[in-house]
Amino acid sequence: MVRGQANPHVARLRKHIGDVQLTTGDLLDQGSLISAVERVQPDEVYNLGAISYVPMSWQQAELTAEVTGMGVLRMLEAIRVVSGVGQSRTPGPGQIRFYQASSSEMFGMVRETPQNERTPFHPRSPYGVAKTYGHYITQNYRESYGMFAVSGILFNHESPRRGAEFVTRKVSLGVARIKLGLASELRMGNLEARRDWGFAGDYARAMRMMLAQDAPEDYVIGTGRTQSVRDLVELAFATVGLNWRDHVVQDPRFTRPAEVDLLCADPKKAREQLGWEPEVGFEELVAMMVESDLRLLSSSSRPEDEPLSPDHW
Ligand code: G4F
Repeated sequence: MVRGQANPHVARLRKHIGDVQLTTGDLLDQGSLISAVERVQPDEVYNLGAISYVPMSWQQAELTAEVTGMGVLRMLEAIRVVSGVGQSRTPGPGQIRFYQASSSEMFGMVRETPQNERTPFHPRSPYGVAKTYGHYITQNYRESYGMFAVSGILFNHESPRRGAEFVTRKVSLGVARIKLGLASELRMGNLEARRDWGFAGDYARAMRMMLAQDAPEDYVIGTGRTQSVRDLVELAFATVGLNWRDHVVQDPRFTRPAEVDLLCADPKKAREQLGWEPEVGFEELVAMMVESDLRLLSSSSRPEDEPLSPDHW
């Protein structure tokens, strides 16, 4: 689903999606979602739509609440209304299955490590708060109406297609620029924060597995390993034979009003019930991203979707 008139992302998307058809709709517009569900008559709906860059959620807190939080309610309502489900009518066997992209940011200031499906939430940003609403409203529609609605609590998942504002891609692009002589330094925020980073392809596989189960349940998806931003930076520079200490500059512009210090998944339930295992490890992921950005920045014909310069983030 795409929104807006002449959305500039569509041309870029086309390169990746083959003959997948796009339809219009907007998470801010209930009617447009009802129309989209009516038009497409989907078997499954995956709601990955969000304002997903955490620092932006402090700058646009209300919009984040509307898109990332209320957008989930609107999508559930669209499915409920089109399916004719209500207090007096429960869904039939061929009902639309709904996946909500929930986030490890909901754990925020973590109460225990590693985090599992029963770990209490303590979100630390307007983004985390909005995602927590999305998680609970998904559970509530499952419990209220018997809908097949699932919340996947995904830890950070990355790939060469990651936006340049997120830390892994910022680092892989920065390393590639420095290696190619296009830049000399990389300005970073908090190097001590720890994340459980995995490969997005593995996580997309998990989403599909969740909707293929007999019963709707929520799952934590992550690798169970945690690394610091410092580890990430050190590894990425080492991949191209450089020492990060010669290039990385800490810049307070990139620190956050409230930080999530440590995330580490306990993916036991996903492993046991879904049979899900991540196939790409952290070292392979970082090498994949750095090599991809070296190729991207070395090619003479730069794509029109060249990532933003690091000054932006
Ligand atoms: O890559 P990040 O911006 O991702 P963050 O905030 O963990 O959120 C991502 O993962 C969530 C799942 O856990 C998603 F829900 C969310 O939508 C998004 O995809 O930052 C990772 C860490 C943070 O602790 C940040 O403070 O890296 C630290 N960091 C240090 N220097 C930096 C920088 N992050 C960015 N973006 N830029 C820096 O210069």
